[in-house]
Amino acid sequence: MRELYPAIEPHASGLMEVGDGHSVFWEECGNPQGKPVVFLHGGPGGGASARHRRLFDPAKYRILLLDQRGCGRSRPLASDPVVDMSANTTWHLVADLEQLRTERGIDKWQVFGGSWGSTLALAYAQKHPERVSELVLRGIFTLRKSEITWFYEGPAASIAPDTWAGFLGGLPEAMRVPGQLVENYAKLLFDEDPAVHQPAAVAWATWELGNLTVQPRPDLIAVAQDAVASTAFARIENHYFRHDGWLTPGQLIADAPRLAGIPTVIVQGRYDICTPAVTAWDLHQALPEAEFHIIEDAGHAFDEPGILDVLVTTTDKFADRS
Ligand code: STX
Repeated sequence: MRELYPAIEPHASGLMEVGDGHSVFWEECGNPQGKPVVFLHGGPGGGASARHRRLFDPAKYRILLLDQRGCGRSRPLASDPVVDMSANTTWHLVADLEQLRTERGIDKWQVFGGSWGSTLALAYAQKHPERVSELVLRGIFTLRKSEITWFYEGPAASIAPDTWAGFLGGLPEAMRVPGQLVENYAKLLFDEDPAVHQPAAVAWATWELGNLTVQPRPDLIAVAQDAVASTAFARIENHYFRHDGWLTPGQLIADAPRLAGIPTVIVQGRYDICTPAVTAWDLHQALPEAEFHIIEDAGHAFDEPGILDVLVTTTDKFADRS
């Protein structure tokens, strides 16, 4: 089984002004003359981490990572008491990627995205297919209503009733209305008072990070207890989900044929509770030439052992494509 490459540090980083008062943090690691790849993190609102640098051979790849608007090392944070989300949408993030690509002098890059990162990768690649050399997609999420309903409005409780109780517990009893949970969470998450928005954000993030792996991962549950990071994460996710990601129904599956000719690998865990395999399957039906991997004993997270194995094998395989 392949594992992550050894830890590395960036050789360049910066805050890129993208307009609307937002600055987006980016960093570059690996070989400055190597094959360009951009890593797209999940959530939205999750931020990039030092472990994500290690999915790519640093001798062969020029590795770009960024924290999407409002989270991680980008500014302002969506966790600030008063926040304006109006310039934080899928299409703002797509434009930020184009700005980063051109500012860094990159003509074409590999686009690697897991979970929400796969959503953003599909949106970006369908808008700018000529800029994408390969696509590596893991834990496929396309932000259809059915996908949001599954995980945030009740159905997934059939698999995880214990942790679901914690998600419902983040809302006062009168707001635990099936079909209106995301909407009702918004009222708490966007309250200016940290005593209101922080417990709601921790409950939201604990539900999500508690359902990413087959085996329990106390380290992920611990991350969700960081009230400030979870506020940014939950606010951004909630904002994107209430707006259907500014996508038309089924858009990212319907427009998959625009990706024809881009070598694409889809990696999906069988026991992914957060983004169930049906979405990866639907994408594969729309993109039959893509390489399709179901990992039988894995959940959602990129570092589930079988998933990591295929991801690193894939980036190695693509490293020598010119
Ligand atoms: N959200 C799935 C997703 O992109 C629907 C995601 N869930 N948790 C994460 O990402 C982090 C691991 C980045 C927190």
